[in-house]
Amino acid sequence: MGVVATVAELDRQFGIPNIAKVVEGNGGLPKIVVTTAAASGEMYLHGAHVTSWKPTSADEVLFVSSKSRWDDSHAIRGGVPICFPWFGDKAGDPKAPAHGFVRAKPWQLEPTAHDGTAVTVSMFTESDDSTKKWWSADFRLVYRVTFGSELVLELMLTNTGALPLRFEEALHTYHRVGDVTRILVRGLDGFQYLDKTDSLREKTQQGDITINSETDRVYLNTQHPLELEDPALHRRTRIAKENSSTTVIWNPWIQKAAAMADLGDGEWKQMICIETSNVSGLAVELGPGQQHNMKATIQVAGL
Ligand code: TA6
Repeated sequence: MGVVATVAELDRQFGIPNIAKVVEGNGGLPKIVVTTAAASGEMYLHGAHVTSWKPTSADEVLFVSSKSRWDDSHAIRGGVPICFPWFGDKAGDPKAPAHGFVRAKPWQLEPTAHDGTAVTVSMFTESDDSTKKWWSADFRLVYRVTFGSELVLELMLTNTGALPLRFEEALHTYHRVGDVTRILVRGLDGFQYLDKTDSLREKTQQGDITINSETDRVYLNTQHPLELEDPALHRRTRIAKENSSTTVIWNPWIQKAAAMADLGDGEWKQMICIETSNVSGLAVELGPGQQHNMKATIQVAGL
């Protein structure tokens, strides 16, 4: 069945007339487009990748690179990539894909729900020959995204095997900002972090976070909400979370950005990644049959 037919078939099965529609997106990759009174949004089946959320009262909240690749072997640059079952490079396996394998994998849709204001899109992926190449565990990963006046991201892992498993996970959210050199991230004052730009040296955050050089940090033991203050866009974004013990903050700054083929010139200034996660020493152990749910809730308001 050709792509076109597949998209039509997916829309027949999972679309909701005038609310949620499966269409062909960039690179011919299927996506679901949500439009309600409360918000609009987009999500690709490729990597179960949210690429847009725009509450009716605000401008686009997520950053997507103008140079992103749109094919089934690369991750989309921007939006919300899902890192799983490892974060960054896989320990002891330099050939393994960075940030795991689900962000460049086709996911499958589950029924779409509409409660009159918000729309919940669900997708899943499971262990198969392609995953076993890199990771022996048996698993089912379900991702529920609710597009409404707030954006709710729920990543639910079930260990479907007979052995315990250990995994890392991150919702690698690219927030669109007016000027990254003027933003503040509030809520991590006094927390320990691992500095990936300084051989993972452990440091203590002093005050709010500002960005004035390459920043790549894993904040430890963080469970509470954070705030992103963006004076250029006159916007405050609140990120709350559940079952997540780490927060990654990333901006490549000038030099790293220039070396990234899939990031447009100067676009490093329009993004900041604030990642709800369980990584590094706070990876999660899961027994056979057990489930783990990580949740992030994003809200925006004027400054
Ligand atoms: O989340 C921060 C980080 O791990 C950085 O080290 C940087 O590599 C970034 O992710 C992007 O990774 P990617 O594999 O998408 O190029």
